[in-house]
Amino acid sequence: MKKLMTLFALSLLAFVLVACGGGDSESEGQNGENESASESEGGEKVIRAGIGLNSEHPQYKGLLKFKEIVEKETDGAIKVETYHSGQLGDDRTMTEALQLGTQEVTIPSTAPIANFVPEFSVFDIPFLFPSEEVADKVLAGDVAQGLLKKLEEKDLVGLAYWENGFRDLTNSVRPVKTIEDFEGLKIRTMENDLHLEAFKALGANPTPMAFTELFTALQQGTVDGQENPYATIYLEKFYEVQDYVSNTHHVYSPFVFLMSKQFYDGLSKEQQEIVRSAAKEAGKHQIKLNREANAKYLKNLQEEGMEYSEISDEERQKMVDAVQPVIEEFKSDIGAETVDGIMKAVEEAKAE
Ligand code: TK8
Repeated sequence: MKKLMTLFALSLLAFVLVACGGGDSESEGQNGENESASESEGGEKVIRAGIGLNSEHPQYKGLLKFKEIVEKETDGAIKVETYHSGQLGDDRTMTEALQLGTQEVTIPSTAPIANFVPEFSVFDIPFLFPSEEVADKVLAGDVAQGLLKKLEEKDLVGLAYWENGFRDLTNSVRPVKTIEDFEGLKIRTMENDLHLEAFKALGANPTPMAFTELFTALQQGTVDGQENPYATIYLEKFYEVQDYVSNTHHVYSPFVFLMSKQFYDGLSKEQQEIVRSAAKEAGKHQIKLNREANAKYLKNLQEEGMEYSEISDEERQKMVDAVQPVIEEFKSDIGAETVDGIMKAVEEAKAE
């Protein structure tokens, strides 16, 4: 009996030790090693970089380019672990993780960033940018670059603007060709009040929702539709749960390459320069791939059975007119100086 009790106690001890070892809260490196928070056993610094889009998307290809540059330029002194498809959470959760120092990089759209720095809502002004060329010039300008600086007050470092792109509407109720067609559509929007009010002004019934919940919400009919660039609509397979697509092009969404300020401040001056230039270089690569993707995937969406509706200039003007009161309403929330500054930069870029 005594032997049996000893055997039982030893087995129980072994079980407890294994259970504790398996519940290690440290992140798993891509090669399966356990990495401690932003510092590995070998003393390398570790960047845990997470995005919401899947590994097919140009945003992830851009992240892999960032990884390649940083690991090469630092001779492996900084390692980059890449995560996609919301593996580390939704945009807001990952941004908060950067503030806490439990994650080092994420690349959300500017819309959710507005919950941390309200001025970023300026990029959610509908129909602000008439083209990618104007967007490039404005985002490289003083006002947009100055907004990146503001992120530091929120324990975030904005290293570069990347591109999500012009957003287009999909839904499963009806073709949307006119402003009247928006009437009553339950549209998921990003978690941004300006987006929400703009879709109400168009006659829709909008619901803010994290991107990680969107496909299921479309599949279950919780919402009728959503709006994203064609690359996202195609690569996230929204054509499986959406019947109609329209070229509303109602907002141009930048991404911002965000780094935890806690982590950034812990880097040497040389390493800070490396991650900053890598984010910019990888951004150029991502934007090139993104434009190629957005240019070609509308055709793929039609081949997958989606019905495409072209929005005429006349109908688009009606939409521009309908959202003007919302822009006026939000001008003070965003900051008149920022709105006027970006609007001026748009006019100057158009005139070049
Ligand atoms: C992905 C999102 C997405 C955005 C949205 O994490 O939420 O619809 O356009 O790209 O950031």
